[in-house]
Amino acid sequence: EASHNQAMRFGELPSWAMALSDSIHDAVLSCSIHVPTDLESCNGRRNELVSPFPSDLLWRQPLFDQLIANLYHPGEGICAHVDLMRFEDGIAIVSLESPCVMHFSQVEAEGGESSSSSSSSANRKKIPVYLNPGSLILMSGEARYEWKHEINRNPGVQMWEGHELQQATRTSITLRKLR
Ligand code: AKG
Repeated sequence: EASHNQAMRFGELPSWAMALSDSIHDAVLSCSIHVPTDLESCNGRRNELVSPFPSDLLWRQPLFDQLIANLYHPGEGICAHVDLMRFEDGIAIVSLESPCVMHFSQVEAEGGESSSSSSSSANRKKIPVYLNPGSLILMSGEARYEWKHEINRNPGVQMWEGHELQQATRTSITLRKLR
């Protein structure tokens, strides 16, 4: 319905989301690479798996058991946040339909810094990440717990390489695992 912009599912995921979860698993495996831990003596004796998702998370069962589908009209986005602690580490977001820029900003230290500090939250650096339709965002560890993510689609804000992005309706699918 036009008035609905969010749907959630907890527990067993619908078959299309299970298929998506399997695709994410396969995509992570296919871009994981083995590198020697000691590049000086790279005789293949000690290899380390470098993966965008830690392997203990990748092989957990189920990989995800909670999903949110968000629908955003042009101009709509999501405020800076860290996902709730009721969700385990290891979060995946699939971004669909409209290109956009997601910004990451570091969480303030406990106790905060004075607002006059040059590194106050207002001055804190935001890291932009461009998302094509079909982009997959994987957040684990520091990225999941110590960085907030947000999408500001106000007119004039969604800039990439000097050009304003043409906004359309955007859908995202967020997959997480309950604690
Ligand atoms: C959330 O639902 O918590 C999100 O961060 C969604 C982000 C997105 O729409 O890409």
